[in-house]
Amino acid sequence: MHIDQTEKKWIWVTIFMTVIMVGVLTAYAVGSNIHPPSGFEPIDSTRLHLSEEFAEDNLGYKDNGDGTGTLTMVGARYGFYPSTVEVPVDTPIKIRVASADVLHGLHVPFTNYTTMVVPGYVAEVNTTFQKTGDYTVMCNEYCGLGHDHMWSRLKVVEKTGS
Ligand SMILES: [Cu+2]
Repeated sequence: MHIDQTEKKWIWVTIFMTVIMVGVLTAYAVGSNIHPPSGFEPIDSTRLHLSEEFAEDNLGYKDNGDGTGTLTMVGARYGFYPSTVEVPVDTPIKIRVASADVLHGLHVPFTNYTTMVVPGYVAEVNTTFQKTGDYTVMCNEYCGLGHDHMWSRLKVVEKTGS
């Protein structure tokens, strides 16, 4: 098979560029300690209300008693539940979210609290809110006709009792 000299040259240029790009991405990911979430936790989205953790009465913020907290939420067309949540400022919080139906995205502007909520899995984010105030929790994955109205409130308040 005959390959033209110019074509051969450009094949090598392409291979060289690919190696450089993969190298840069790998170095950046390793250097910045970026990695995909470790482990995954399956959950039956159709039976969330029967699970202990994601039952309606158990949603919301809980103090773990060791200076940290856990926030449990459910995303369902078209809202996040509970619709208003209060969490303390400067406290490491583990946020656990499950979807009751389709794919949702959970995003709080001006914080690092953002995650995809894939039905069938528990999404977990660890964060510490640095500033008090009212934040909007919104869905950033198109999930249906009511997607535009899918949001809830997050109030970051001063710590109490410590
Ligand atoms: Cu949505």
